[in-house]
Order: sequence, then structure tokens, then C-alpha cells
Amino acid sequence: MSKLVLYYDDVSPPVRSCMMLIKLLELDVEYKYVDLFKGGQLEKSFLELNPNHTVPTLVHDNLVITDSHIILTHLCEKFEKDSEDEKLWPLSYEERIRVWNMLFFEGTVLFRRDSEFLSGIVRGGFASVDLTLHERKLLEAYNMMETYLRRHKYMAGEHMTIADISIVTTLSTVNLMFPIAAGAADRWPLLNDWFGRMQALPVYHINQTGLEKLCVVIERFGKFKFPNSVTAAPEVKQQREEAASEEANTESQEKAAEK
Ligand SMILES: N[C@@H](CCC(=O)N[C@@H](CS)C(=O)NCC(=O)O)C(=O)O
Repeated sequence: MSKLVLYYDDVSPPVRSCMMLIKLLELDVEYKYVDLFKGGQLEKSFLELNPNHTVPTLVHDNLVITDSHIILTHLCEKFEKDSEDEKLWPLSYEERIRVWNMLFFEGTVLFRRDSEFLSGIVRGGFASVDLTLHERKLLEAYNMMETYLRRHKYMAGEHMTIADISIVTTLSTVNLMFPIAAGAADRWPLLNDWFGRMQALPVYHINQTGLEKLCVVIERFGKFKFPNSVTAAPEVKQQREEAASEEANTESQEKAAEK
């Protein structure tokens, strides 16, 4: 009997993609939490598994897979039912290449640009980042996706594939800062429409929960509020309040120490 273990922190967009797919495929997976904001990924035992210290990391029997795009492909390849008509990982060569193309777009363009932006905020606070530069790069990525969607209804074809699942988690993250719908549904109409369809998926709540957590942590590290800050679920709201009171305590302790 094969065993699946996913090392995860659902603040991470690529982790959220894998979690959404796992739910869609109804897989039995053991989840192991790696707290990214407490450096869990740098612990010796995890580094031995994934020297690149990133989540998601999937262990499937003797295989260790350290990239979400490969995890998505692998899980479909192994577990997607043959009877499915509109396969998340299609059967034909041409369709597969289109999916791969978009998975690489996600990894090398969209996620990379998003990650450069957010890691800048975490490292130096919101005030330290070159907002104009990041906005230009991320809105350019919106333009690219709008162009892809002129070719077909979903990112890689006429039905949903793992490329859409991969892209939506990062896109929803970028959308916290640069709202796709901001007064301009006519700027990216196809992207807006596609995003709406993805948000309507029954598994989308998995992305939403992690996104809310990420929003809380980044706002806390960056000392700012996202323009499109997400409405938090009660448990996330509580976390947010605890973070705010912790921050207030630290600030008053710092002030007291200065005196
Ligand atoms: N291309 C990788 C990116 C994975 C990645 O960068 N994950 C981030 C979280 S979003 C991470 O684990 N960062 C921790 C670190 O680099 O130490 C994928 O799609 O799996």
C-alpha cells in the first residue's frame, strides 16, 4: 500500500495548490506541518529530506518530490481516474505540453515575481520595497494571463487542469496587493472571469484559509495593510488579534526600554 506524506505550511501558494488537488482526487495523505515563519524548513531532519528547504515536499514511498508542479503532475499521473473526461492532467501530448508550459509560467514568472515582492516585505518591511517596480512586474504578469485566456477558457485549454490550480493560489496572493478587479474589470476581463470560476470551486476554501493566514503574517511583518486584505475566518481573526496585541506589547516594551 503506497503512503503519501505532504510537508506543508498553507501560507504557501504552491502548498495550497497541492492541498486543493489532494482534495479533488480524494487522496489519503498524512500532513506534516513545517512552520515557515519559525524556520521549520531549516531544521536538520527537513534539510536532509529537502536540501532546498521549501514546502511543499511530498514523500511517496521511495520518492521525494520538492516542487509543487511536479507534485501536481505526479499525483494526477498516479491517482487521477482513467474514466475522467476532462482530465486535470490530460492524456494527449499537445494538451500536456500546454499544461506544462503554464506550470512553468507559474513557477518561473508569476510565483517568482510574487515571491520577490513578499520576501522583500518580510525582510525589510513594506516601506522598504520598490512598489512601482513590483507593480509593473506583477501587472505585466496579469497581462500575460489575459493573453493566454484569449486562446482558451482555462489557462491551458478548454477545461480546468492542474495549471489552473497552480496559478490560482499565487494569483489570489498577488490580488491582495494588486486587485485584479480594481475599478477595471475591462482591463483584465478574461482573468476576472476565470478567477471568479476558480473561486466558485468547492475546494477553493482550502486556498482561502491559507491565504487569510498569509495575509495576517505578511501584514504583521510588513507593518501595513493590503488594499485587498481578505475577510478572515473567525480562527484567523483571533490569530490576527493575538498578533496585534503581541505587537503592541513588544512596542510598549521597546518604548519602556528606550526610556
Ligand atoms: N517552485 C517551488 C517553490 C517552493 C517555495 O519557494 N516555497 C516557499 C514557500 S511559498 C518556501 O518553502 N520557502 C522557504 C525557504 O525558501 O526557506 C514550488 O512550486 O514548489
